Amino acid sequence: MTITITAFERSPDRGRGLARDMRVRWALEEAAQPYEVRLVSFQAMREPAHLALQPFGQIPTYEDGDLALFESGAIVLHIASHYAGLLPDDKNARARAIAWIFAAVSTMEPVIVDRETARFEEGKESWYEERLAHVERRIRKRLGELSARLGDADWLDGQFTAGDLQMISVLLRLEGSSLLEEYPNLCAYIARGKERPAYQRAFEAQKAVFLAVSGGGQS
Ligand SMILES: N[C@@H](CCC(=O)N[C@@H](CS)C(=O)NCC(=O)O)C(=O)O
Repeated sequence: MTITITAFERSPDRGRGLARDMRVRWALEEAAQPYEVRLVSFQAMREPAHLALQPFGQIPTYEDGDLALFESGAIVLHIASHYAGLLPDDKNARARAIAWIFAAVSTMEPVIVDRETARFEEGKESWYEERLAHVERRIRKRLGELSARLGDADWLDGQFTAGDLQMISVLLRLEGSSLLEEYPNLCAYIARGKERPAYQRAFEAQKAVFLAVSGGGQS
């Protein structure tokens, strides 16, 4: 049975590795599981066939035999639970790694995504700069807390886990912003994640989709 995931036919991030199928690709690469990708247009994402898989009309989705899943956190957890390499054997360490997956998607990601939402949807409003200052204050608070917990360690809890994979994927959304530069240990943490061969394979695979639709990156 082949695992099939969905990804943007035309990713708004222009192949920068930010679309959330990247997390799923990365997890599958870490777990050494082959997979196929079904590319979906924005129109197809609103149609019943896709909504049956993803009720919010988004990517990624994950199909394996009679299992269909949505939500990148749940998909990464599923992959990590079924294949070796992404969760520790020790029961308590495993539970803590799962807690970091949740921390990434429910504590870190909302404040980080709020900054993007503000820029796209409210960027032209007269009060945008003031709102942005509040949004960035909330992000700094979370980054400071995460940075304090990580300290000088390589990973959040001993060995690399699916919790790091999900956390780094979320933090990558801030790459290029001055917010991350304030936390050198988080920058180094992200860089360690990106150095992993599995990350690089996933990144190249996702970027290849963008290059194919954009005529080799000329657009
Ligand atoms: N919480 C969901 C978020 C999924 C999500 O926001 N996907 C984006 C792409 S990265 C999307 O499909 N956006 C298009 C849309 O919402 O219309 C997850 O982690 O899977």
